[in-house]
Amino acid sequence: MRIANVEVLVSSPGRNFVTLRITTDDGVVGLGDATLNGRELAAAAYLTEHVAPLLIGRDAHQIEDTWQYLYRGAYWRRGPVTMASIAAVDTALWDIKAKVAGLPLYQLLGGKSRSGLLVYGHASGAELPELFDSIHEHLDEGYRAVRVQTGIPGLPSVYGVASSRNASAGADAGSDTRYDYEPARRNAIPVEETWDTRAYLRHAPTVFDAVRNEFGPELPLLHDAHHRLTPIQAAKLGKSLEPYDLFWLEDVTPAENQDALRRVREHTTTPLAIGEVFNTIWDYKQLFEEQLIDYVRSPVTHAGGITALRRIFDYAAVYQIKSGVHGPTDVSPVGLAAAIHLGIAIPNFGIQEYMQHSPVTHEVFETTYTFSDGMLAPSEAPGLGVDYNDEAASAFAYAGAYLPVNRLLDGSMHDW
Ligand code: KDG
Ligand code: MG
Repeated sequence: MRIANVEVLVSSPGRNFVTLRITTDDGVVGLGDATLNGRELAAAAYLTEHVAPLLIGRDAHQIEDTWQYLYRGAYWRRGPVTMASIAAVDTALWDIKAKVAGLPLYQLLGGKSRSGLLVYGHASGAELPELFDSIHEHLDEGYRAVRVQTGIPGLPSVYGVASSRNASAGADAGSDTRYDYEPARRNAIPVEETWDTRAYLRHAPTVFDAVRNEFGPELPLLHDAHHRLTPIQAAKLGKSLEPYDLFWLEDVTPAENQDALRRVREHTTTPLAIGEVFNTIWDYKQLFEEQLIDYVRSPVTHAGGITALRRIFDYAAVYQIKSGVHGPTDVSPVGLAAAIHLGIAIPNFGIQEYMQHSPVTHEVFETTYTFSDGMLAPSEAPGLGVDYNDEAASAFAYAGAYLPVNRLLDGSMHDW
C-alpha cells in the first residue's frame, strides 16, 4: 500500500487550521493536524515544499520508518514547525493503518485502559461573579474538573479570561464566545497586552480561596500561569495555592529553562504541569529524571504525532508522571481525536484538556468522539473517526491572525 497523494489543507472555520490528508494507491484516506497557532503557513509550507514530495510512493504502513526518515533525515531537526509537520504525517498514517485494519485507532495502541477520559474545561471571569457563573455552567454541562482563570485588578485583559459572556470584539463569527481570549486575533500585527506579576501573585490566592468556599473541597481545580514567572515567583505562587489543593499548576516558568522547575519543586507540593510548547522527548529528559513535574502537556499535534507522544508517555510512566494533553481550540478536531485514542489506551493517563470547538469548526471537521458526564470517548469508527468536509471548508478561507504579545507596565516585552 503506497502513498499516492498528499494534500495540505488550510482552512479557517472559526479559526485557522492546517490539515494534512494522505491518500494511498488503493484509496484509503488519513488525516493529520499540523496547526501552529499564529504561524500556520510556516507548517503548511514545510509540509508542501519539503515533506509531501518525499512521501509519494512510500509504504503507508511503515509509520516508524517514515517518522525516523523525516526526523533524522531533516538534519535541521526538532522545533515546532518540523515537529508539527511530522506529527501530521504520523497521525495520518495511523489513521490509514487503523482504517485498513477496520478498527478504531486505540485498538492498535493496545486497546482501552479505561472507559473514558476525564477532561477539564476553561472556566473564567473578569470578576468573581462571572467566574462563579462560568464554573456553574461547566458543571451543568457535565464537566467534573475546571481550569480557573480570572481578571487581575488594574489589567484590562488577561490570557484565559473571556472578555464577555455574550459577544466579543475579539472572537470570530461562529466561534464560542466563552473562549474569546483564545482564537488568534485577525490583526495585521499582534494585539499588545499588559502584565503585572506582583498584582497577579497577590490576587491569585484570593480567587482560589473564594472558589473553594463556594464550590467546596472536591472539585478538581487547575490553573495556567502561561510561562510568565521567574522561578522564585513561581515557587511563591505554588506555595500560596497549596491550601486550595490544585489538581495542577501549569506552565509557571518559561519552557526553555528546565532547571527553573527544580527551584519551584523545592518550595511547593502543588502538582506541576508543563509541555504544551515542548516538541520532543528530549525536552522532558531532565524533568522526568529529576521528577520535577507531575503532568506532561504536549499534544499529539506539536510533539511529533502518536508515535512520539506514546514514547514520551512511556518514559514518563517510569517516574509516575501522567498525561495532561494540551487540548485548546487551536489543536484541530483531528489532533484532539488522536489524543483521545492515545489517552484511552495508555496506562498513565491523567486528564485531558477540552476546550470545545465551535459549531463552525465542526462543519468542516466531522467528528465521532463523544463528550458526556465530563468524559471524552472515541467512537468505534475505524481509524481516527474524523472526516474533512472540503465543500464546507471552501467557505472558510485562511486569514492571517496572531496571538497577543505581553508587555510589563514599563513597556518591556514579557512572555504572553
Ligand atoms: O495557541 C496558544 C494556545 O494553545 C495556548 O495559549 C492555550 O495555554 C493554553 C492552554 O493551556 O490551553
Ligand atoms: Mg496552557
